[in-house]
Amino acid sequence: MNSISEKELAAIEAVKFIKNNMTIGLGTGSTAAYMITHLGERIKKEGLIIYGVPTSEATEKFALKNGIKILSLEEVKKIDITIDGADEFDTYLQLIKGGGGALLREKIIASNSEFNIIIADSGKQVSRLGAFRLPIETVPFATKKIADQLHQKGLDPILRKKGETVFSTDEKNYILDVNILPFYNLESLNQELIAIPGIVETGLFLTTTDLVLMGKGSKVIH
Ligand code: ABF
Repeated sequence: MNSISEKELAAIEAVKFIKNNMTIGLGTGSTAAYMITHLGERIKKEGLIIYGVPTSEATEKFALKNGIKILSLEEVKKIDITIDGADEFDTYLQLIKGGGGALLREKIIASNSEFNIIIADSGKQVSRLGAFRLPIETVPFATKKIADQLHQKGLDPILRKKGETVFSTDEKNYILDVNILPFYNLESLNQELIAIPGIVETGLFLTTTDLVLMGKGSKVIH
């Protein structure tokens, strides 16, 4: 019997929240891809009209294939629901995102959404954020200097690469992945990072999430 993965269970549960004519923020990553696939099936079966605002170029292509009408952020008055994945989440619904490199657009879309749902498998749940290194998006012009500053702060920055080449985001920025484990106050750490000129955004999503749907075994826990 083929058991459905925890990611797919969470994705199927999230699709239930979507109604005809809604505008949906479309997340990045494999869990969000399951959501888009199942949403595509509903669109086909029920003849729904669904508008999607993608968080990455890859997501846009995949959403088009699934019959979702793509709108750009400036074309929409508001996004009804955004459904996205995460790299880690804690009991306060605080997240680390950006493992896929789309954290800037993901945070922009989340901040323009009425309701934010995170879908994840149980392996993403942590008691304290930080086992996953925090992605920080930086302007290439300043990346080296920022890395030196973050090193001074004990954050142990690593420039993200794809093979031998430096990874660049959809906005053509770079990513420094840092270790935040000794830091307790995530809010003040985030403020401190955002205050550094050349840091565009961090993967700390501390206040954006309304609901986490976590696949666990054969169930989905809200
Ligand atoms: C996006 O997808 C990113 O914020 C996050 O890094 C990644 C999670 O990928 P997956 O769902 O494949 O684990 O949400």
